[in-house]
Amino acid sequence: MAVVFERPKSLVDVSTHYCPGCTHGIIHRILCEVIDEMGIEGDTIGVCPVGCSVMAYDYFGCDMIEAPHGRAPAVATGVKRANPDKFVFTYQGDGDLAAIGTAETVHSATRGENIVIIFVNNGTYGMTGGQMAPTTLPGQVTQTTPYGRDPKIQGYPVRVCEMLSTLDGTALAQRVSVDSVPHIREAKKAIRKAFENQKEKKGFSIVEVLSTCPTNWGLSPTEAIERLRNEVMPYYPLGVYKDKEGENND
Ligand SMILES: Cc1ncc(C[n+]2csc(CCOP(=O)(O)OP(=O)(O)O)c2C)c(N)n1
Repeated sequence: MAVVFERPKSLVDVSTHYCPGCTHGIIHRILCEVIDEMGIEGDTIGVCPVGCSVMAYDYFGCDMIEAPHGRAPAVATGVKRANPDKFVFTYQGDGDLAAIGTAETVHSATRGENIVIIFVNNGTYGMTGGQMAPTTLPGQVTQTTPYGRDPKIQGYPVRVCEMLSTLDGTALAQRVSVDSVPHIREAKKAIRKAFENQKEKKGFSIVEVLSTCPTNWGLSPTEAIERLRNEVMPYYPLGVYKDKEGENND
């Protein structure tokens, strides 16, 4: 019988703790497919954040390190500089990467650190119960913006890829989504490109993945995908914001 579906070898065969409809599972899977296809599981070191993916070290078969909240790019910097032949990635949420960890994110990009950042943007602090994140949309109701985010009071959302694309150290800044099969394929290609960039020593590569949080958005998994497509993606356009082709930071 033909095998049409297999769990990637670098994705550990356990149940995850994620909520029904959460897109972390899809992102874990495509990341592991890339690791398998490049044959680099034994040479890859991931850095976990604080947030819903805090226990991703239980799911990825490669070596994993746990970073304090927001500090994953700083930890990854040290790991990569000490082990230049290893592939090093971080896996971070929007609270982790764009609030408490803004400095680490921006400055690892300015330094052109040769690391991969997988940035899972679900527009909320998922793990702690759905507070406003830097990427929460204007008008979005959260635990800490019960009348909807008001830019006059809480400021405007951060567009991370656009911001980082202005920095010379950034090799790749691409925003993708996991709302549909074609977009999931595109997301996987972007992750592959980020890892290839690291192999070619091109510097800092970030792939922002627009994702859902059905539990904290108060929606069913299907409604959450529709909101992602109809409200989130128009505010955060998909695309390649920076692609430093052909340059080598070595
Ligand atoms: C130093 C520190 N400050 C605050 C917290 C509480 N905390 C845990 S997870 C989290 C937010 C995570 O949100 P995000 O990065 O968006 O990830 P998600 O849970 O949505 O995947 C916060 C504020 C903490 N653990 N450590």
